[in-house]
Amino acid sequence: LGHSGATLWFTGLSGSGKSTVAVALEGVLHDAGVLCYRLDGDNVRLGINKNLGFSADDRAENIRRVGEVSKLFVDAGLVVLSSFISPYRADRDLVRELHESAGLPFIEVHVDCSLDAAEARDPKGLYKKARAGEIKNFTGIDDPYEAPDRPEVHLRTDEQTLEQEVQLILDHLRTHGVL
Ligand code: GGZ
Repeated sequence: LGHSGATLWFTGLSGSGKSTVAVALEGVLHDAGVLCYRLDGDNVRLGINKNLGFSADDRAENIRRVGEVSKLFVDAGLVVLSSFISPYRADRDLVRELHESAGLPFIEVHVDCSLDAAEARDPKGLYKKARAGEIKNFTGIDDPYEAPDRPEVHLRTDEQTLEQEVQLILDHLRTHGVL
């Protein structure tokens, strides 16, 4: 079952479902024998990026480093699932360029969800804290999120099921020769 490496870049609000979709997709790919690796704030911001916060400059550096790491894994032939809010278009475009200039596939997945729905989920209580002013520069509350213009895949996690979302990504990977 030949496949080539690729970065799947999941972007969206906190609580939009980036990690949930990435974990579910990873399971399917793993069962199909595809070597994958998942990167997200939970593993990266505690390790290589533990010196970074949430200013625009720190988010840019977070995304730049994660983009470089993703590219290395893709170079090794893996399918990388990177889940970061990555709120700035310019930061995401830099990672895209990093891949495309090296001939490596970059697939932007917009994990779209209304702010209302994400805030209603509030799995970690962070929106509540941001509304109370206990967390500053929280994406969607007092910090921007620039939605992608032309993502390769556009999910609506407040309207679709997880199964539908995984299927949409798999369809894209199949029709574009990644799987
Ligand atoms: C946004 C924040 C913030 C602020 C802490 N703004 O839902 P979570 O908790 O698990 O995911 C969020 C995570 C965002 O890290 P990223 O590396 O994905 O961000 S970025 O791509 O913008 O660099 C959230 C938590 O960290 N968190 N403070 N101020 N999210």
